[in-house]
Amino acid sequence: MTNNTELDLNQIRNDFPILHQEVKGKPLVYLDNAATTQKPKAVINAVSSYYETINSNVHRGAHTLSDLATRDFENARVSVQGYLNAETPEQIIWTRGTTEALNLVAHSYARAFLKAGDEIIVSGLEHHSNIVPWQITCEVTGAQLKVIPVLDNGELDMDAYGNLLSDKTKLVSVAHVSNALGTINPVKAIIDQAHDAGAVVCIDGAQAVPHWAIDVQSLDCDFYAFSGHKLFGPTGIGALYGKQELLDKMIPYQAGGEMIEKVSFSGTTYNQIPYKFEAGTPNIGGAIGLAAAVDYLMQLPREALELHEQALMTYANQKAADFEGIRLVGTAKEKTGAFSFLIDGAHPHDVGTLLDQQGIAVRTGHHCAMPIMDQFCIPGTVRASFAFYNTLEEIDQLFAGLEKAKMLLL
Ligand code: 7TS
Repeated sequence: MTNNTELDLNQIRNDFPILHQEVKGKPLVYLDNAATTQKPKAVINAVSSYYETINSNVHRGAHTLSDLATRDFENARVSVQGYLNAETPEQIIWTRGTTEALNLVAHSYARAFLKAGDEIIVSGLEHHSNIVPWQITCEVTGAQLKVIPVLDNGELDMDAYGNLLSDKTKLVSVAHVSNALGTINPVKAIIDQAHDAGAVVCIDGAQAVPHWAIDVQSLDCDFYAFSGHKLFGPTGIGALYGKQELLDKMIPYQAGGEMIEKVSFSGTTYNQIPYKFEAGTPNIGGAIGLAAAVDYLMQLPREALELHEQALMTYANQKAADFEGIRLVGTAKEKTGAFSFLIDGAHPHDVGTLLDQQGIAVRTGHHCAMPIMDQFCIPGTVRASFAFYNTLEEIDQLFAGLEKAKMLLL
């Protein structure tokens, strides 16, 4: 099967050195992009160039290198602002990733402003990072957690969502895209309905950002969280977008250097956003690497790549339709990235191990989304997850690998 788009995927794949290697004596087929994406040379070079030429601490302005590091670090914030179409760079807060961004909202907004009797809504298909911070918030504040049910095909039950909303709802936090099932959630409708009920909305964008540029202003979300490493950038860096009026009134997340305006034993005052939430020396090289990822993405033909990714999903579905003994987990109409399945009679881990022996990297298990696995009464799935640099040939290889695994296991 050849690639039928006009894209020069070979050229794009050449930007990613890691893809050109053998694993277990076979050409690597990397289909674990929902766990982490690979990094283009532009990102690797930006990080190493930062350490080779201007490594210094930021915002301490005493010397030239520190000024240069500060400039690139703050320019990186502007790049991310552009990718999310945020109103101002100050609304981009650096975090370690999605998990920390969601914990920041839970700590600095929800714990500070919610009280007993209030309600938080999440969905049944969330990653644990978008469940546990809210459970802790509920324990601390006495608020209650409500869960949007998930239909058998992996779509959210939007009628049930409408019924859950009330004047008690203070916060709704849902994934833009499910990491376990690939479902693209109707976040615009979720946000609008939550706002009608007077609630604030936080979107976990971890699995959406690699597939298209986000527009937080047209979504009108109150918070948007994502991880750099799933956006072709380094690990250990991510960001939280927030609406300014909310960020301004929120309490600091961690305390220490950088987040203060003035410290004295008679009273300490806090810095402005975003620094109020950025205690301690930040991940400067990571932020610069993430900006390089964003800049790299912006010069790619994103629309054509999005179509290509849709073609990968369609092709995987077609191959599955002809494959005996496969059960797809998550068959929502709108999907991207994750293609989850089970092979009848085989444990997902065994399938994963046999694929690995053929150089094919997938993830197996519950994907940190145990509630949705429980709902489907399964311990986990095999998950192939696609990025724009994957090819139709690699999907052929996945299914050839599955045939082999089936022969060995059954
Ligand atoms: N939210 C979603 C939807 C995710 O997919 C993940 C990571 C997170 C939050 C947490 O992101 P982190 O960067 O802070 O760890 N998901 C996965 C995955 O599906 N496989 O490995 C990590």
